[in-house]
Amino acid sequence: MKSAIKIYLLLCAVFFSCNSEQVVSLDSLPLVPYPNEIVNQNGSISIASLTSISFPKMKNSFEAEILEFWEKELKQPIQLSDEGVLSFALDENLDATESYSIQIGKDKVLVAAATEEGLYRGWQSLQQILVFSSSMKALPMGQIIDSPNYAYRGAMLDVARHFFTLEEVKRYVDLMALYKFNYLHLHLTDDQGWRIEIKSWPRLTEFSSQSEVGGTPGGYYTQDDYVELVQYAAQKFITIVPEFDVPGHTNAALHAYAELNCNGVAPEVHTGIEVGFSTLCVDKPITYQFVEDVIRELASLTPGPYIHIGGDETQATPDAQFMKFIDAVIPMVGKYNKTPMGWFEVQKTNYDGDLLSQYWAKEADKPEHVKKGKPIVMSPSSFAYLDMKYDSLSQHGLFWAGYISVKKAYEWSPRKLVPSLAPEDIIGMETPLWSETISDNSGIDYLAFPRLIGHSEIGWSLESRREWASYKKRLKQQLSWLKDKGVQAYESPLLKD
Ligand code: TNX
Repeated sequence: MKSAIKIYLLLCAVFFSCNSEQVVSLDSLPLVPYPNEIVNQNGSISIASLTSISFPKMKNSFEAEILEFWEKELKQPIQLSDEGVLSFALDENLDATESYSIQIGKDKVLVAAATEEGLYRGWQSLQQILVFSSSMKALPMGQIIDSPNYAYRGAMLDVARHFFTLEEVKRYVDLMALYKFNYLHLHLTDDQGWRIEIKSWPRLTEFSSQSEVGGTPGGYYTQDDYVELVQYAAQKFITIVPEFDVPGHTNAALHAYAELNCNGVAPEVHTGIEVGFSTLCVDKPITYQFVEDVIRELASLTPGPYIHIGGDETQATPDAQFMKFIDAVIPMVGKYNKTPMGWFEVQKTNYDGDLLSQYWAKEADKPEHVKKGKPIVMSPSSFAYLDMKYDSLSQHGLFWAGYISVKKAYEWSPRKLVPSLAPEDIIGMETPLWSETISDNSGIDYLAFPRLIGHSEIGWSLESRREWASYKKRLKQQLSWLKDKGVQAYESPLLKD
């Protein structure tokens, strides 16, 4: 008898599906970003029983992504069907944003949302549930009801200081999508290089795309490359925000076109990392022709709502000149049916139309010119900048905004961090990765992971759900999943115990 029990227990340990007790509850899975509401139920459904799947008719189908997950990660077959054991369903009665619900029942799993985007966010949660339940071979029964805390949840990649190939950027998009980000801001131009083909100004890429920080070879995206990326990201419900930074950060443009300089002389290529020394010539009409042409071409390639015109660190442009410039340039974006976005210095403008500004100062700064009633995306440099070192031992990164440990990056609130800003103006957050000190995937991985994961939870999850001790436990498991995917994250001593 005793040995029969032993054999039973052994079999249970091996197969883990003899009864539901071995299956941990839904709310104890290490989900990131953590959902708003999880209701546990007793019981489980075996992963092996998920053999059929149904989808609604969708404009932007992500069926292929799910089928690939079944094939490559679960390594089991699944059939498309009209009434799948797993079904994705559009339900107009649900909240019409990115909200979704998941119901895991005894013999069915249902993901529902009002929009395709909501279904996709729900799929990301379900994917994590499958990954973190796979050793139990069964999913715990229960329900998730979830929606984002902020409408704008972005990451920025600086492809100007060092160039990143289309494949490298797509990989970043893949990783962002796992964590429900919805905007990728590309910093496409800076002193060191111009990275996007502009057909009406061909010398930009002919003369100024091959340089980068440190003198290594750069590169650029053709307009076809850019469109390919926009479409790739759209499949994952990520909108590209293109930035061309003016009037400062323009040495690459000034190098390519001498006529954009006040003295008519093109400067040398810049491969250092100093900032604030370059400016377009504000008093020349050709400057506005140039800026409008770039806006027009970028707008025609960009289905998303925003064109980012930079506007930061304009020490080389005297204040009155800066005002003249941005007052002229910001309305040009609206002319091409896009909303202007800029670093928060652009709020100095007299323009009163739609304008989204991005706050990058340290939390202690009190920007006088930031007007109430205008939307803001929070990227406070001392919490959100992925290019700051973790600590004094970091292999990559800068230090001017201070060290940002994995814990510090996680523990801040976009709405509360800067008391002088009105919480209702804050529509989201963005986590910028400047690339002065990195040039490839391993550099991206080191600086972005794990901090980008914590930022995803800041953007998505309710503040009342965020807590370092719980996050830390979940993060460790997320990192082992990412390691299997080849992500070489920074190994923080804070995650050792
Ligand atoms: C500040 S803050 C910048 C970038 C640099 C970055 C390096 C802001 C909008 N601009 O030009 O790359 O610091 O950390």
